[in-house]
Amino acid sequence: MALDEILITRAIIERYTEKLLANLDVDVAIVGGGPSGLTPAWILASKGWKVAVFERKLSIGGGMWGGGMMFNELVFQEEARPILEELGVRLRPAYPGYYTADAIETVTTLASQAVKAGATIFNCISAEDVMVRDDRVCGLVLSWTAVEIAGLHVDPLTIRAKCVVDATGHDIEVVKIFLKKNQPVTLFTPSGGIGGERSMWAEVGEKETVAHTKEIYPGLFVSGMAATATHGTYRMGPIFGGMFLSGKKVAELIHERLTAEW
Ligand code: 48F
Repeated sequence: MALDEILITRAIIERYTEKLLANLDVDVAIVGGGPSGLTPAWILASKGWKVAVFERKLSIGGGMWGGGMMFNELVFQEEARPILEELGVRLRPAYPGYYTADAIETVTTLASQAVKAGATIFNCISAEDVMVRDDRVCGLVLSWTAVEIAGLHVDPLTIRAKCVVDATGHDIEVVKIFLKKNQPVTLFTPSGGIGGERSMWAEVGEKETVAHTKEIYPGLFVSGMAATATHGTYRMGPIFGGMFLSGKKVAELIHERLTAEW
């Protein structure tokens, strides 16, 4: 069979356009393809909701690839074991209650499960703003990361979502832009604004991250490090169970919300 470059090009453009058009109006839009974004993508898609993940970088996985200081092993505590086992990630006991998993196996398995469950992951796309209607966050404003990096004066495009998740990690980019552009607004946090991330304390940080994973404004949820930093609690450093548990919790909250409202 002779290969035709134009057919190859046509196939890429047609399939990508199809995928993009199918995700202009979703149940859940997740910003960030780290552990706290991919975990809810997998769980919510498995429950039949339409989920799109937008990741700024070429690769999804966020902080998982590098483990701790580029030692690409991830540590999980006992509480997270059932999630990893359900995903099919192999855990090795390290110390009582502590397990390790290969970072590459964890990222690829989680991403694969999310996509096979029906979530669509868009890489190389950055969320630069949200849409707000009637005091509710209801969509995302998106652009190519390459446009952002080049500083080109190009207008973005938008998608509509019933629920938006800020899973952008330490920088809480969605919450920050929402606050900046929609004053006066009050978040469902102790200060009504962003608490800010505190120094490392794994024991407290892991528990509080999960506890403060929630809807912080109608339609806008935070998970993972974005929940830590929005509420204002301690960073946990290179232990990853809290990220998966936070992702699971945000999925449960959104599932309840979507089931009740739609
Ligand atoms: O940083 P990241 O992995 O956040 P997470 O899911 O997990 C945190 C851990 O990896 C680790 C830790 C706990 O053990 O401290 O750091 O909370 O993933 C966040 C992803 O969001 C992308 C970013 O490239 C990364 O892959 N991201 C950030 N801002 C945007 C974005 C944006 N505006 N649009 C799209 N993607």
